[in-house]
Amino acid sequence: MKLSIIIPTINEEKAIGQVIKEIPIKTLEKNNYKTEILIIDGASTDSTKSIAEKQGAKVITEKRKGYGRAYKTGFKKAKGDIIITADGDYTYPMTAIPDLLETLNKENLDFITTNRFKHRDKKSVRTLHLIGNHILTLATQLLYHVKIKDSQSGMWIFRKKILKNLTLTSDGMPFSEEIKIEAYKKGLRCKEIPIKYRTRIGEVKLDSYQDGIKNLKFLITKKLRHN
Ligand SMILES: Nc1nc2c(ncn2[C@@H]2O[C@H](COP(=O)(O)OP(=O)(O)OP(=O)(O)O)[C@@H](O)[C@H]2O)c(=O)[nH]1
Ligand SMILES: [Mg+2]
Repeated sequence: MKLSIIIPTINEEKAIGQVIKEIPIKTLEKNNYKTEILIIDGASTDSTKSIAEKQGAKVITEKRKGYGRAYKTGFKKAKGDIIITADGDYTYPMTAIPDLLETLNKENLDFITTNRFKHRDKKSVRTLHLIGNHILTLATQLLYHVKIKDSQSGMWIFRKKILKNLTLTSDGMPFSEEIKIEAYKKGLRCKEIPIKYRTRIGEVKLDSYQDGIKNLKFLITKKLRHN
């Protein structure tokens, strides 16, 4: 089986090397997975791209802004039967990938999303970000009846073939909740699994308040459009 690990980046030079190094390529090979690592870079001005290339990743530049935009470009380029996503800031545990794949296959799932809140480092999520996260997760549950505990997690493991069934409209941060809503609402076999979550390496780029409001607006607009 082929795996595509997709990581969007903007100026993540302090973390990206460690993120790629942590991917357990040898264990995956032993389990018969051939892995490609795609870095979808939003025109970083630091050494993110050269570090990633040196570590064996394929770097694709996507100058159009946005986290969702980067993923849409990455999904088009991915050759894997299974796609795995993560941030380029060393927050998500790449070591968990073999176990997550085992669950996907053993339980015959289509889409796994992860929950960062059960086993996270104390300082990994800033207070404002944490409050925003809970509000957005509650809005997702109330508006869409999707019973997940972490609507903003950026680590997903899914079969590429499901993408043709998903309507993914967001180019920004709301893409994260949109892909989960779409997977759950389209009746796919989905599961949320707790993972370890670490404190970010490198500068924070999110504006918790502004991005939170934009996400909430997105959830409401998508719901209204749907109705
Ligand atoms: N290509 C691309 N990557 C982006 C863009 N915005 C964010 N990223 C990357 O997407 C990932 C998620 O962004 P983060 O800034 O970590 O967002 P977050 O995880 O909600 O916030 P933190 O708690 O600060 O980590 C990171 O690897 C970013 O470098 C973008 O517009 N284009
Ligand atoms: Mg992050």
